[in-house]
Amino acid sequence: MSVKVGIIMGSQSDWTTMKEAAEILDELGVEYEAKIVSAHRTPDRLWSYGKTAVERGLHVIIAGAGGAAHLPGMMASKTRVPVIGVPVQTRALSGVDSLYSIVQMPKGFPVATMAIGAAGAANAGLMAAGILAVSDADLAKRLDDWREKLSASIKEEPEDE
Ligand code: RP5
Repeated sequence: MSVKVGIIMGSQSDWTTMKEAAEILDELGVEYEAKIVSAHRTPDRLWSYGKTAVERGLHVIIAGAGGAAHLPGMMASKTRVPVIGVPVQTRALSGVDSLYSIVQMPKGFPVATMAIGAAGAANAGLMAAGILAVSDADLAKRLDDWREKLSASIKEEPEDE
């Protein structure tokens, strides 16, 4: 069976953040591929990834980029496969630049934009799993269990640290 989740990122330097999505998918037993696809440095790679996404059987694409973060939006304009955008935290502007670049899509080409940085990447993994779980009962059970375990780990009262 083909891989249903594609994790793409603008640079090797984004992997530290995007690994958070990969780790969640690992925990939930969801297969994925991870690729460097830069809107600016490898535009042809972006084009061919978007053009072949449907025929290759991708169901969801997680796209992370920082700064002038055009990758998620350009990918959303090239394929109808749902794109989840992750704004990578930048040094110059703390990722607000990435967030604004990803979240302000024009009507017609949506990107489901997550929070800036590691939490956003982890949530992108969970969002992708949630999308696949709609038509995969086994995965739905694993995701429900994962969520219950997280809830159970939260103490009722705070403690001194
Ligand atoms: C973006 O520029 C990438 O997504 C990355 O977040 C940022 C910096 O890239 P590098 O200069 O570290 O390769 O395209």
